Amino acid sequence: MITLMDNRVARSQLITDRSELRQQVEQTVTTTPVIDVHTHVFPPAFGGMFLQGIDDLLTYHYLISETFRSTDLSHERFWLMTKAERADLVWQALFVENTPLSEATCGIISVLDAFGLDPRSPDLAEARAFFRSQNRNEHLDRVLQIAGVSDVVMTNDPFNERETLFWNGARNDDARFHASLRLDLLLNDWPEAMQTLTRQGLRIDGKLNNSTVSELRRFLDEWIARIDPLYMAVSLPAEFKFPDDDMRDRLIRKVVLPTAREHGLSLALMIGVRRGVNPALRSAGDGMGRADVKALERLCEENPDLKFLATFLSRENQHELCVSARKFNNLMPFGCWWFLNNPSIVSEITRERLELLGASFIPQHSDARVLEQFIYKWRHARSIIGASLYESYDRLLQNGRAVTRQEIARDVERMFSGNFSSWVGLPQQSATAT
Ligand code: FIX
Ligand code: ZN
Repeated sequence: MITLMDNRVARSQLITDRSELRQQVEQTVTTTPVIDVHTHVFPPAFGGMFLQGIDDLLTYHYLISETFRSTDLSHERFWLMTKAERADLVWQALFVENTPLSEATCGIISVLDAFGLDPRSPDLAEARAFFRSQNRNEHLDRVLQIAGVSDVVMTNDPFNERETLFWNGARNDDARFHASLRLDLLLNDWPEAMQTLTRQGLRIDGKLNNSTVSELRRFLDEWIARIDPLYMAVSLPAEFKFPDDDMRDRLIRKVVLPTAREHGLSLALMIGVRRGVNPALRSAGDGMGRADVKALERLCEENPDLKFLATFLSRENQHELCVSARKFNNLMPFGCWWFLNNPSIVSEITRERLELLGASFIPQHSDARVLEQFIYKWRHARSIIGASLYESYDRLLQNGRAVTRQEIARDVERMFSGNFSSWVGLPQQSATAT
C-alpha cells in the first residue's frame, strides 16, 4: 500500500525569515552525523596503518608538494629525512616563514584550534607533547565526535602486503569502521597484479583464460568473505575508456562486474588521476586530467542491475557527471575529490549538484589519511555545504515555498548518510551519532 506523505504543515512550522532559515540550516548541517564514504584512515588495531598526530598531519602528501614551492631543498634530501625532520621542515616553510593560506595548511590550523594548540608556535614541541599524551582509543572517539563522523569507510587493498598481513591474523573489531575492496592494481597494472597474485599461490595466465577468470573470482570472493566490504572501488586514469579492447576492459567484464553482481556490491569509480606526474615527489607526485564521462554512462547503461558510485578529479567533468546522474539512476555522484576539495570549488560543485540533482547525491567524503584530518575536512565541508543549501532554500522561499525544520533535517540526513546507506545496504541505525 502506498501512503501519501502530507505536504501541508501548520503555518507556524514554516521558516519564512531569512536569518532564521540561515541559522537553522547552519545548525542542522553542523550537528547531523555524517558517514565518511571514502577515507584512508584505519582504527588503532591496524597498528602502523593508524596514522595520527602532528608529524603524520604535517607529512600529508598535500603539504609535501606545497612545501617544495617554498624551499630550495632537493627532493632527494627531503626523502632522506626522518618523519619528524620532514614535519619540522613543513612547519617552518609553510607556517612560520609563510602564512598558511592554502586549504591544506588552513586545515592544520583548524586541527590545532580544535585542541587549543598554538597556531603561531615557532616549533612543534607543544603539539607533539599533546598528541603523545593522548590515549589512542579515547582520542579516536573524541576526534570522531568533534568531526561528527558516525561511520568511516576505509580503503582496503588486497594487493598491499601490510593489509594482507593484518587481515590474515585479525578482524576489524571497530563497528564504526567499514571496509571497501580496492582494485587498483588489478585494473591498472595487470603485469604487476599477476606477479603479486602468483606469489600468493594463484595459478593465473596472462591471457585471462577461463581458469584464470575462476582463480581471480575466487580471490575476490575470499577477500569479500574476509573483510565484508560495503563496495568495491578503483581509481582510474583520465584516459579510461569503456568499452575498450584492453586487459582492463576484459577484467571489468569477466571478473569485476560478475563479482559485483553475485555479491550485490556497488562499484565506486574514481576517475581522472594521472599517477606519478612528478615521480621525484613520490606519493605527492600525482596529477589530474579531464576524463570522458561517456565511459561511465556506457557502464551504467550496459549494467542497469548494478549500482555505481562515481567521482571525477577534474573540475571540467563535474557538470557532465550531474547530467549523467540525471540519465542513470544507478549512478550516485559522490564527493569533491582531492584537488577539488577547496572551498571555492566545493561551493561551485555543491551548488551545481543541488540545482541538477536535488538531494540525491553524496556531497563530500574526506579522503582523510590521518585521523585528525576528519576535524578540518568536515568542519570546512559542512560550512560550504550549509551555505550552498541555504542558497537553495532561500531561492525556494523567494519563489513562494518556505521549508520546515523537519524538511531541512530530512534533506541533510539524506545527503550525509541516507543516500549512501541505502545505496550500499548499510543498516540505517549504524548511521547514528557517536
Ligand atoms: O586514489 C585515491 O583514493 C586517492 O584519494 C589517493 O590516492 C590520494 O593520494 C589522496 O589522498 C587524495 O586525497
Ligand atoms: Zn582516496
